[in-house]
Amino acid sequence: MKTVLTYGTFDLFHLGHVRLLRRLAALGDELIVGCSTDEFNHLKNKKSAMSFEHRMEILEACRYVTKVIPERDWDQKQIDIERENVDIFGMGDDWKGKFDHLKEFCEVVYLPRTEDISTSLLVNEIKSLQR
Ligand code: C2G
Repeated sequence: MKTVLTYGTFDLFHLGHVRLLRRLAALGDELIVGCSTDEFNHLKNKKSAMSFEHRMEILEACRYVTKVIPERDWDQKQIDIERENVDIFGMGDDWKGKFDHLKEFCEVVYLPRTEDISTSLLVNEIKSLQR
């Protein structure tokens, strides 16, 4: 049983998120997603349109996701990797190199981001629809 782990805010769940989760899920038998809590988003200086509970529920409904856990701080990854017996930790490549220290505990992969889509782009597009 090969377990894959990733983290993120996943606000306004979109194609970039789906394509990342699909590719990560294909690397193993189960995919665990750490969903950033609203408090951790604040630490990341990131606002999200959707609450933690809302973002969690959407992730849990995604066919590629086995389990969703809360992401509360920067330092929980090693603990999560050990508790969940994670084999592969993966993120989009905007994070390339940032989590290489976790190579001590599991394989670390960075996958190409999906171009031309992001939560902030979506927000701007929605705003322009309202003009
Ligand atoms: N992503 C992607 N393509 C996009 C947009 C996002 O592949 N067009 C990926 C990101 O690289 C990330 C994941 O989707 O791996 C979630 O993106 P965010 O919700 O923006 O997460 P982020 O704020 O980067 O938080 O501890 C890690 C952090 O919690 C990551």
